[in-house]
Amino acid sequence: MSKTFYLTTPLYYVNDVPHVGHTYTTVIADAIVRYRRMCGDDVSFLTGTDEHGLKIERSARQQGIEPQELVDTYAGKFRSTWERLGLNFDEFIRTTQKRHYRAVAKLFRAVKKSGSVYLGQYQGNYCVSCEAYVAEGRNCPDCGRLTEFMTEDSYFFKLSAFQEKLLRFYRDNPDFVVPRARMNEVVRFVEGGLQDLSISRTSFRWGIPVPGDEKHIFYVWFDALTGYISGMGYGADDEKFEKWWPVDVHLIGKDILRFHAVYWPAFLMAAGLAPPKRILSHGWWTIEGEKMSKSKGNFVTADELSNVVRTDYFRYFLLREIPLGSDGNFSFDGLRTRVNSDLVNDLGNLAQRTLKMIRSYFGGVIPEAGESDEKGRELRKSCDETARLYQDRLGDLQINKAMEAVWELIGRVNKYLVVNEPWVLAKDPSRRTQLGSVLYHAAEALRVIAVMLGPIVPGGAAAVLRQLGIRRPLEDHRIPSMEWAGLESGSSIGRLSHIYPRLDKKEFRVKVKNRRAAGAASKKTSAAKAGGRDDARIDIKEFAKVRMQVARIVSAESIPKSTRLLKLKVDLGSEVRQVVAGIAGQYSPESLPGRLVVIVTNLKPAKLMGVESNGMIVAASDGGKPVLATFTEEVRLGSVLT
Ligand code: ME8
Repeated sequence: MSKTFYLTTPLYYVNDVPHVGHTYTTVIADAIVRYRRMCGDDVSFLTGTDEHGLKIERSARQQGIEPQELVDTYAGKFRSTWERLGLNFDEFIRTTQKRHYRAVAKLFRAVKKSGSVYLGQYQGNYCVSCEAYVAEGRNCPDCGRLTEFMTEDSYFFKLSAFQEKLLRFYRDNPDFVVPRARMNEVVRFVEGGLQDLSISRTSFRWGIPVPGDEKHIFYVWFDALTGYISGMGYGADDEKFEKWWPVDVHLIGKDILRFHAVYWPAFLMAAGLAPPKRILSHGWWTIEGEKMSKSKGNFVTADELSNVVRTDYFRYFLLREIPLGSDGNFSFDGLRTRVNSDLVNDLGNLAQRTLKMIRSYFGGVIPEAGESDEKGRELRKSCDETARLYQDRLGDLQINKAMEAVWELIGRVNKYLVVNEPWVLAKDPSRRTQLGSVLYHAAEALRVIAVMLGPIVPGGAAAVLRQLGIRRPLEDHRIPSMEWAGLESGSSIGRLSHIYPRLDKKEFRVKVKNRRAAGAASKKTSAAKAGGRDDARIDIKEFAKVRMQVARIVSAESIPKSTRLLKLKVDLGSEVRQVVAGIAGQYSPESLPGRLVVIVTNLKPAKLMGVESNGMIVAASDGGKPVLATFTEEVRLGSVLT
């Protein structure tokens, strides 16, 4: 019976389209999974989307749509992007699916039954963007944004009771987290003591209600992590769950290690379920040397990437450029250079010249292998050793090291041809057997290389096999049983063509520029379609409908139970009005009286947290943070903005 192998990517947030970081994780997952399939394992690859939480709820409200509509759109984008890029997942779990709701409720009940849950009160600074409370300070240590102070009833998970159990588990499984340095980080964190963990919220509605106490919504991490089991039958199909759990590898970025290596195993232990076998934590890409961000304009989407180069090219670059676990810098120039040197020159040329010589000297028929001479035996030995090394390294999840080994072999085969000079042998009819043997050895090594590259660059690997005349599809080749002399003498090679076209520096730069500009334009159009502001032009009459007037803030006070809202009295010259503004995170009530502000005065009155608001204060949204509009010159109160 074949071995099962279950691997997951994180469930991506649906607040934006997939970008190069998400693509990196999913490409690594796809490569590992393809490798396991080519080892004959029974594989399941789960990816999906994390769709609940305050951030989604707010983002939907800002766009004037229901959260469900927003998450449907983005989850669809993730799914279709991975499909288009040939990233072959087996399961796509969405945290808004019914099967997921059932699983979360079941896990909670199991955890509660074990006595690991109690009702308490949570207070702290919460980062809306990262969906996490912040241990210290006003700013989020991860994204740097200003946090919001929150107090709420909350169910707590007794994480503190799991310190010893977790440490024992790490001791018994020293390779639980790869790379080792990150395992050490986790151990140090747990040794430092664990605080109980708030796992429910009452401050937002967009999420899964806690069974039996529905005003509580599950904290997004308790919800999202459960996706790894809800997608595999937990709570619905015991046989399926038994088959796949525990997961072989959770593949994640280093940013979410603690959730996976500490909280998740503890939840599972409490519920009487096995913890994951391994967590592979990879590094982060910066773009052109900087953290990727929309405001910096260095945000590279998966669509842009795949519009600019073929899938093999960016797969190769992402997998080869940095060792798993390290950070790296993404640049289109770096991608072009790597592709040209490794795929086009090293691999492409080896395939091209070997196959061309077989076509020219042997009419396209694979020659006899003959007796291997010293150099031939060495090459054969190199192939066997590389195949072993490659399997050891991939088994150990070191993709980039496995690729290095293959490229060393490519170098050796190229050298083998240079040293044996088949083009010289071809001139001497008495050395035809030797010529045939040299070309057989090179072509056979090429076959072994192509099979090993199958999980990494499947497009090119399949093309090499086809051109060698091998009809068996790439996926049907079995890496562990790959033996020398798999290539059949006397068989015909296929039709030859370039495996990989070169990326011309100038042309490529223009293409990148144009594609990125096209991407930016289409983003604007869709923003406009979605009711966004960027390109949705209005005429002056429409603008004139909005009445904005100058006012001075007379007083400001907090609104009980709200961390975001302030009640303001503003003087418009002819009247004093009350408005409610969502600026408490950025402005203290004491700092506001006396300020000149802009008020939209012809809005219908509305109630916010039970307090009437008769107008709206105008502020810029700087990355979600409100900044009040004001005047630097004297201006009469009540003046209308035109
Ligand atoms: O964290 N470089 O979702 P997310 C490399 N929903 N990888 C990157 C990256 C970068 N610059 N940016 C993102 C979440 N990633 C949660 C997960 S799991 C139950 C819940 C990758 O959409 C990396 O794998 O923010 C990271 O862990 C993941 O995207 C975060 O995706």
